[in-house]
Amino acid sequence: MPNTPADDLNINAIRFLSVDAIEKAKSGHPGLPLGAAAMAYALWTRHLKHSPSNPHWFNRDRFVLSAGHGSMLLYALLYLTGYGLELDDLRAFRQLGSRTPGHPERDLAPGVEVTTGPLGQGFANGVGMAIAEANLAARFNRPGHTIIDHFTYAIVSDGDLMEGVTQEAASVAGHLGLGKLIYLYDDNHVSLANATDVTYTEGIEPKYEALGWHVQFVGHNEAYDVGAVARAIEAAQRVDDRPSLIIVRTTIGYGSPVADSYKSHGEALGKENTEKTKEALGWPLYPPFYVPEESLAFFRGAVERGRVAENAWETRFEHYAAAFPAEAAELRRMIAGELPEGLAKAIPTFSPEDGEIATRDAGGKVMNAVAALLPELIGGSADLDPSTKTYLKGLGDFQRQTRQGRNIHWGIREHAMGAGSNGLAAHGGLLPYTATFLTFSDYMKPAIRLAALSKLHVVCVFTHDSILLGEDGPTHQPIEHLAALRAVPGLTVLRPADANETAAAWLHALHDRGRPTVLVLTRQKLPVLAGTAGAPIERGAYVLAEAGGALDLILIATGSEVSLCLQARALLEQRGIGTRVVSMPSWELFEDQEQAYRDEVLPPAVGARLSVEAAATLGWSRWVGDHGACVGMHTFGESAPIAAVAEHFGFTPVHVAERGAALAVGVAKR
Ligand SMILES: Cc1ncc(C[n+]2csc(CCOP(=O)(O)OP(=O)(O)O)c2C)c(N)n1
Ligand SMILES: [Mg+2]
Repeated sequence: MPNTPADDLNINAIRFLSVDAIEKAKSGHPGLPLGAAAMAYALWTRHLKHSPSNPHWFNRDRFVLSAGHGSMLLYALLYLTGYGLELDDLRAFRQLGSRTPGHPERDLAPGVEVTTGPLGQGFANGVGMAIAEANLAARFNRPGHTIIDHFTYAIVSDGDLMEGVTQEAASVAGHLGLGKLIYLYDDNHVSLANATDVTYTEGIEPKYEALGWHVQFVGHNEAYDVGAVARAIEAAQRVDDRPSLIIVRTTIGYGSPVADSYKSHGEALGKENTEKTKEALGWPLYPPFYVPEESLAFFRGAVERGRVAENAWETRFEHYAAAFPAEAAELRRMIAGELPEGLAKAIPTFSPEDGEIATRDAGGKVMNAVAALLPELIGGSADLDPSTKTYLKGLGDFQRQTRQGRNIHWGIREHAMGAGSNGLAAHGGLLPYTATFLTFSDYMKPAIRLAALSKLHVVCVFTHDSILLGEDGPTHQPIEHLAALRAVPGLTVLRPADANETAAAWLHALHDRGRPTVLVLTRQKLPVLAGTAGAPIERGAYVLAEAGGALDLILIATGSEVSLCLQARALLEQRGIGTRVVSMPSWELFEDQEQAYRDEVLPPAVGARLSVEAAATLGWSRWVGDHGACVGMHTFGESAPIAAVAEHFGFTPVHVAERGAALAVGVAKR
């Protein structure tokens, strides 16, 4: 059945709110909203289960606009369906301080589930959301009590499908058979600079089928037929053992003089073409931001329907809570993101007598000590858990047949692990962790950046954290990675010095809900240091060993170089150089301290400060000051046994002591 006139009117309301907002901003991407409004309309009005008056309703369907450049499509839908985004917000599109920035940002406008714009990330976020749904459903639903039950939808574009992160995420989703994942592909054969015949000619249907997806094709003639798209979504919903891709053969810039051309992708149509488009689609030229009353009334029906659905769910939840009070209380707590009591007590304390232990091993012990108390903790590595020590023992694997498992096997897919874990965190109810080698943080960096930008609670474990991993050599030896991660705003990087600092770092990461935390751990064994148990790790830096007499020199170190500095200190003290060792597991946490505390740890009067970190020295000048110096890395590493690597690059007590002594003498002479 063709569209009703009302359908066409409503679709045009979405289109022209988008066009007018982009026109007013003189900036934006009209091509996608014009081309994809009809399929979005089919999804949002025929299928999407949501409650605009409560965008956080837990059992809502999740919707991701992966092609974030089409943000006005989403903003128009959020306004029309009554999320509390107002016309004035649309008028302020892309302006300073507005709720409608160029690309959708999580939690800025109500109803924006994830921050999208870097193509491919949203695709992979949705996979994480679908994992979250499947996991929570398996663990908390009971016969006759279906509490967790929703779809994850996305609109994805050519650019999304071309990106590398998408290949990984699509492969994971297919392997896991995520049946409640349904993606609408805006197959318009055009991207930013060209038609896609110059870039993208693979067979998408066979490719996704081979990846284990259920694929449907809605051709040119039906792409704007709401019923046809809605039927395809229905068919996708019925396929519960595979994710679904619905390829909709749309026209970018539909109805405009620049339709079917990259010229409609990324700039405002301009006055003349806006008018021509309105004429072509039968829309009044004035006023801008016009929405017919009957359209608005129709869309706003979502508010009441959403309330009804939400109330029905609340009632179901009450019945569930009556039958399964413990499960219900646990789930409520997890949804609220509140940590259970007693975590700190569960975390082990280590003592020097325990012998040497790598911080990766300490991390694994801590995770396993808290995992039983912390049902929200879920995650995995990129095929490295024997090395990263991050497997949650006895808690099962998340697989097709075992959805309750809490170990996710991402395979060798770091990009999908990063972005998928962001999706898990954005879904809510779960606290995801990731794990791989620090050098491969580069493969996760786009997702880490987005986690920080969107304040997602994800814990990223990175082991094999320096050249001191030894034989694997320069490809595996991180150099610039710490500097790069520390440069990300809103990210906490913690490089603990021993097992006790590792335990405290984990505890901090679990409690710091409003941001991602990176834990940087060693492959090699380290001594457990006197003075780290109960040390103020959360302050970012502290005095671990005080100078014997007058304070001549401060050694500032992180991670494995802290114990090295303690050995260097002994040599320096023998030479009469009073040496303090500061352990500085986190720059960011130290920056957050009041000046008085920072001055206590690094007294301004003491200019002789030597940083010791087996990594690029970029940024250390901030802490060592004008008269200080750095022992660090200025080249790539070398493949050799650890002792040889340490010797070669100067990470030995003798070398550090020499550098420290020279610095103390030089500064004293000034
Ligand atoms: C990772 C990434 N690379 C590049 C861009 C810049 N960019 C934005 S949209 C786009 C291409 C869009 O093509 P398509 O996804 O087909 O969207 P359409 O033009 O059909 O709206 C590009 C290259 C981006 N946003 N993210
Ligand atoms: Mg395109």
